[in-house]
Amino acid sequence: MELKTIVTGFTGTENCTITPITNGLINTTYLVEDYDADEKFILQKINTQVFPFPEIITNNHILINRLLEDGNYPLELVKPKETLSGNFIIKDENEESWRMLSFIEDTKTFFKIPDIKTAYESAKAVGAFLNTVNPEYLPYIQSPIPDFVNFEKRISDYQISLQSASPDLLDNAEQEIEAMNELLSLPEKWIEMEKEGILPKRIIHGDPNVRNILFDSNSRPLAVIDLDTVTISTILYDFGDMARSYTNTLDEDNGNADHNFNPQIYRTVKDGFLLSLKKKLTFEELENLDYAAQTVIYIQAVRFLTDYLNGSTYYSTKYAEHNLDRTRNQLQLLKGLRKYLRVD
Ligand code: GN1
Repeated sequence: MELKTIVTGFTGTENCTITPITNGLINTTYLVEDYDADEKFILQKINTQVFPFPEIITNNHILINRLLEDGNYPLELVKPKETLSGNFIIKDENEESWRMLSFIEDTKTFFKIPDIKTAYESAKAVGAFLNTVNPEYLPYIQSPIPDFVNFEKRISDYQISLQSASPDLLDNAEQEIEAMNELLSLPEKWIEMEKEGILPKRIIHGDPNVRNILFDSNSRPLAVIDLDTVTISTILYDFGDMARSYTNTLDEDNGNADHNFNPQIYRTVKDGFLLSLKKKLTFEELENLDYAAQTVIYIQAVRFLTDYLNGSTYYSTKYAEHNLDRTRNQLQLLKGLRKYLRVD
């Protein structure tokens, strides 16, 4: 099916332009300019290798938007657009799934946090999002990716990849594997806490990295986007992932740096995150923020390395060693954080 035919299924017009946008590592994204309605939209091909049930992510998105609309949420919402026949997904003849989202005008995104103020405002935005979508009860949110926040499974996938990787890849990644194995016990406490039910179940964003915030021209957050990974888990994951993404002074795939962790941003991210959430979080959650940041960075490094050893099939890559550079970048970030926390 041509892209224009898919757009027509949503908008009813072919009078449009369609331009690719490069942002995430998973879905394929286009900007659609509809000249009949004089409106812009986001068109996305959902990566069904990663999200096997696109309907789940649409249902979750609608539910989350409802919670945000009902709450006192200060930011704007991105809304899934219905097709002309009343669905939210179009399946093409290759069984690819497409969805359309509303477009917020005059925004920009960052690949890394530009300064302390933006770090604070962004963490505050994610904190407000999480506070609003977590009222007293948990609505029916389905997991879009099985075992997404199952760290025991992440470690076992890594160990399997060590067994099955080609000698060449194992050779290239020798140093990274060694560094990874030295910290293999780091996620144990997390896994234990989850098993014992010490950490409350909450709605989490699942991917609150800096690329998933839209900013206005003054770099103030306008919207928290990409709700595909919304699931029920521990909120420590979101804190950890935000800390991971915001404190990185380099692009996530720059593996050549000596140090890339910004401690000032780390403190700021904590302050911003806790602004609306502090009263809601339990003692165990508050006690484990520093631990969570380390563990989520570590697991991200594990994920990049596992994908490298598996032949880079999950994350989109531009060159053979791309995932290895990403792994190195995360390991360096973790080193910086652990040095700052004096746990090394
Ligand atoms: C992916 O979709 P995107 O690029 O925002 C990944 C996240 C990782 C991130 C690392 C569904 O996020 O979990 O933290 O890359 N999303 C999925 O950059 O796996």
